[in-house]
Amino acid sequence: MLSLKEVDPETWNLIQKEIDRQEYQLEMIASENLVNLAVMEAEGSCLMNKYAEGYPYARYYGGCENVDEVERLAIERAKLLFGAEHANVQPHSGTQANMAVYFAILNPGDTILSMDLSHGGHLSHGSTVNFSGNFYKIVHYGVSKETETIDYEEVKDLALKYKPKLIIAGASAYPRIIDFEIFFNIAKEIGAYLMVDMAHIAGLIAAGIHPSPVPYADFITSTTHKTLRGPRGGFILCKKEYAKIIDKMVFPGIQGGPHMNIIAAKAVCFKQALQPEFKLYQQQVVKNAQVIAQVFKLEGFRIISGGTDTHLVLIDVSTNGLTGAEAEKILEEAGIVVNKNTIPFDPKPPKITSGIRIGTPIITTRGLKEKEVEEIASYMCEILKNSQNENLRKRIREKIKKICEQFPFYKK
Ligand code: DSN
Repeated sequence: MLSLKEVDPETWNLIQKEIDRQEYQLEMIASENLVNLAVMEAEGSCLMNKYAEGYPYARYYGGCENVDEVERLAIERAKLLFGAEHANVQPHSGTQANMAVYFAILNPGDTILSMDLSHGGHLSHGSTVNFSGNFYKIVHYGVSKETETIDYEEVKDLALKYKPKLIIAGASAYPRIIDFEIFFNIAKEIGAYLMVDMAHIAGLIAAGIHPSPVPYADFITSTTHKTLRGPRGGFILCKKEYAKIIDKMVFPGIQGGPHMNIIAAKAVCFKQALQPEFKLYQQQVVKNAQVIAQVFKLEGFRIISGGTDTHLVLIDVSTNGLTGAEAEKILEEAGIVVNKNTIPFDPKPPKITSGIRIGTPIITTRGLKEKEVEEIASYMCEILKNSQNENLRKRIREKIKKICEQFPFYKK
């Protein structure tokens, strides 16, 4: 058994560089997190060698006695964590989880009502550049121009007008609590299915900080790697009555062999999310995001929806004469990594944008609290307000590096 360094020094080197990048920069991308050694051990384990098409105790391969138990653990823990009747932990990603639900209940050409991507929705909720936008008739709701929060009246009006077979609640860049009960009542009124894509806020929901969709949604899809802080992957929760159609659609419908190493890492992630510390972590994630919103507001920036209840803040940088792409670039030069993001009613295209999305899952995993976050947010504002000042970025880069050294992750 030779090590990676011995077998493939080029790849090993790139990984060392990425460890340094993650260690000495502040990654503030809302959809990312840092997994701990336990999750990495499970993900990098010998379980990756095992084919296990099928489900626990009903496989198409021999030798599944250990992976059966691993998948059973992951399923039981997912159900316990979210209080769900059924869980499928095999989807390779959030988009595949969504695809499984669509294929299980819709026919091509059926209507889906979902949130507009440019208002915070997700690519797989019906964007024209995604399979979902090609297979189905898509009607989008968005946020209200005044409050920049979901316009539930519009959701209802569109639902009554277009009678979608499926309504989707859930978003990628929405900083506020989503009222799943309102969605449920609208879906019920027109006899539509309700699917909640909780990928971004799964950790907050698991910790009881964001209301749970479980009492309301027919189907819940998610990833495990965002606020939930697990491996890259997806899962589906649903009512018992849908268990069979969902399982059948995930395998053999749209996937082959499940990735048993990832399923083991999901089991570890769910176990960690069941611990009391996880709630404290998620509370701090939200507090840190609220500090960022507050500092930017005091510095005169326009915060989409005026603030945040979650792990992310969406900021309009156009009032400072910047595009989202420019803001992303200059912040990165100072060691702070965010992503450009469209804001509701954005006149600029997705590769340019008027906004940036800032997330706190990673910095909170590293142990940063209000005091440090306030300092970092002030640096960010300073950089954005002085976008021509390269020296300032260099000076702040050094300060960011020091903060990273004070809150190590890999180099503890
Ligand atoms: N692309 C992810 C995000 O950044 O929100 C969602 O899949």
